[in-house]
Amino acid sequence: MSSETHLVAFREHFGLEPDRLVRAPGRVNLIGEHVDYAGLPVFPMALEQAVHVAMRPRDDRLVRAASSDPNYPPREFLLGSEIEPFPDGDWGNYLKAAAVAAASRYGADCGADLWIHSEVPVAAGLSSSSALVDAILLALLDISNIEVDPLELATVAADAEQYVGTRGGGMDQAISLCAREGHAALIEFDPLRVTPVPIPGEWRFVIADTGVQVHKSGNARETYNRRRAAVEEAVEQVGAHLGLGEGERTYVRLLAEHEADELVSVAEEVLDDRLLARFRHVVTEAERVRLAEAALREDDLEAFGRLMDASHESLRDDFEVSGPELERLVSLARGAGALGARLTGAGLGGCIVALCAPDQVDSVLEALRIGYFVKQPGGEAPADLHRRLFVAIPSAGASVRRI
Ligand code: NG1
Repeated sequence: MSSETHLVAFREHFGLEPDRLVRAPGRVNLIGEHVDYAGLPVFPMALEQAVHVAMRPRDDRLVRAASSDPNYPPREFLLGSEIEPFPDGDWGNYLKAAAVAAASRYGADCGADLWIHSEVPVAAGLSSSSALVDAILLALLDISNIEVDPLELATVAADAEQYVGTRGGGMDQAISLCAREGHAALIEFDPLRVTPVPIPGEWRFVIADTGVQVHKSGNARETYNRRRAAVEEAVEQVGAHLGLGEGERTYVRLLAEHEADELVSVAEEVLDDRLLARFRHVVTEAERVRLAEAALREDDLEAFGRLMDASHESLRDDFEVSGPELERLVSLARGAGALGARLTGAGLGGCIVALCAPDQVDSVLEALRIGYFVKQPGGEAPADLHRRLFVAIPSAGASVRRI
């Protein structure tokens, strides 16, 4: 959708002219899954697909928001540092999450009319929710003439999103706010650091969406929070066994002092099977992120692909967040010559990402189209196929533009 269309839609809805536009991109995580909330590095890139918000300040504290997607009916509320949530699972809570942070952290006090259009597939593991929170946060700050460094804002936005009840990590907000065009980014936490790494011109990341939606403020919240609790419980037990005091039992500390396989051997003595599996995923994934960064810098497609495959196996077997549709897409992509393929995002549904050399892209896209999206021989692919199957373009982070 062009910016002109946003302006027209805003005018039609609110009967006024918008005066600025925000763009906040979704992201695909290349590797480093379910480790951000353990404080460990992750390696995503921002997508071209973004949340766009056309807006205009108001002279009161009302926030009125409408969306181009009829599944998300208009919402309004008063801006303030404490805002009563809408009922559980309501999309408006993402707006309120941003509003509470803008008001309580930065004193934003100017209401706004907001018209939202998202190109990021919803609940598909491409971070549509964080892109929305980031976009609204930027919008409300800009409207109150408050400028904040993107790195600082990323930490604030990650805390803000906890308002919806999912105990997410900080990856999505960091990449959406701080990405550089043509680059992936190594993101480290406590304190947050974002290191852009250029993506070599020959690398192609194909994304395919199962269509199984994973609503982290709804159906998937408990599973996600349970995984995080297990990850935290495991490091407590292993850390205590290794003689670390309370407050020292972190994955970062353990991995600074031990190799992943040593830690797994220790964990085998201490943890029950379920916690052991979750712990093994986290520490081996941390090692894969380190190796993947080196592989990208060395332009070693094959090595990166093997690490993606290993990440997927670990997420499926130890973290138990794959599913039949994700397995089908991963196996089709690999069968058609992808160098690596894995589920991306929280899992349980959502998308896969597959790494290809340029001459494999067409056959991988075709295998996915025929094998997954066209339901029967001679059948038609769904009309929204271009949104569910595409080659990712590494894009820049969020921005505000005056009209
Ligand atoms: P998705 O489901 O891709 O939006 C979630 C978390 C991330 C991270 C990944 C798993 C939120 C906002 N995002 O991402 O922080 O933990 O799962 O690696 O909760």
